Amino acid sequence: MLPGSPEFLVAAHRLEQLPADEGGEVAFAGRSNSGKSTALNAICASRGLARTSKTPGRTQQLVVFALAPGSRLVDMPGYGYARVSERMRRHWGQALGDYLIGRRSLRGIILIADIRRGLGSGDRQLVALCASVGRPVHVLLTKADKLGRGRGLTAQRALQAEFPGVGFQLFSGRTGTGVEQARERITAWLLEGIKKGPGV
Ligand SMILES: Nc1nc2c(ncn2[C@@H]2O[C@H](COP(=O)(O)OP(=O)(O)OP(=O)(O)O)[C@@H](O)[C@H]2O)c(=O)[nH]1
Ligand SMILES: [Mg+2]
Repeated sequence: MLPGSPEFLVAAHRLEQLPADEGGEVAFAGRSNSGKSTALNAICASRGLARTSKTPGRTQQLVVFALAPGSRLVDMPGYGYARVSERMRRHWGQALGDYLIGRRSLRGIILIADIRRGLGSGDRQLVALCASVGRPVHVLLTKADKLGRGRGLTAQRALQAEFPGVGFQLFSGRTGTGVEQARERITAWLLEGIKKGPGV
C-alpha cells in the first residue's frame, strides 16, 4: 500500500518550478517509451493519472504527484528519444543530472527498462551517476508480459549479477506482475524519509 492516494501537483519545465525540496520523493526514470507513465499509473492503481502514449517523448516535464503531505512521485521525461531537438536534449540532460544529484528529498529512483532490451547506455549512465552520489536505484523490468516467465527470470538474474548494487524485479503494467513489490519498495523509501525527518 502506498502512503496516501495520488493527486497531480505540478508539471515542471525547470527545476525551480518543483515543490519545496522537503519530505520525500521517488522519481520514475528511463528511456523514452519504456513504460514509465504506465508503471506509475499501475502502481497508483489509477489509469489516467500520468499520460501514456504509443509515441515516444510524451512526458516532457517533471510531472509531480502528491501521495500525502511530504510524499511525492515524479514522472520524468524519458531519454534517448532521437526526435527531441538538440536544445531540448541538452536542457533535459543538464536538468535531470542536476535533479538526481541535488534534490535532497529524492529517496530513490525507480528505473523503468523494457525487459526485452535490458539496460541501454542512458540507463547505465543513470545507474553510474546514482551510484556516485549514493542514490538507491530499483529497476522495474517492464513489459514482462511480452516474455515468458522463464526468460524473464533469466534476464533478471543476468542483470542482477552485472549490477549487484541495484535492485531488479519483473514488472508489467498490463498484467499487474510485480506491482505490489514495486509499491513496497517505494513505500519503504518514503517512510524511511519520514523516520529521518524532512530533507535529511
Ligand atoms: N505490453 C506492455 N506494454 C506496455 C507496458 N507498459 C507500457 N506499455 C506500452 O508502452 C508504450 C509507452 O508507454 P508509456 O507509459 O507512455 O511510456 P513512457 O516511458 O512514459 O514514455 P515517454 O513519456 O514518452 O518517455 C505504450 O504504448 C504502453 O501501452 C507493459 O507492461 N506491457
Ligand atoms: Mg511518460
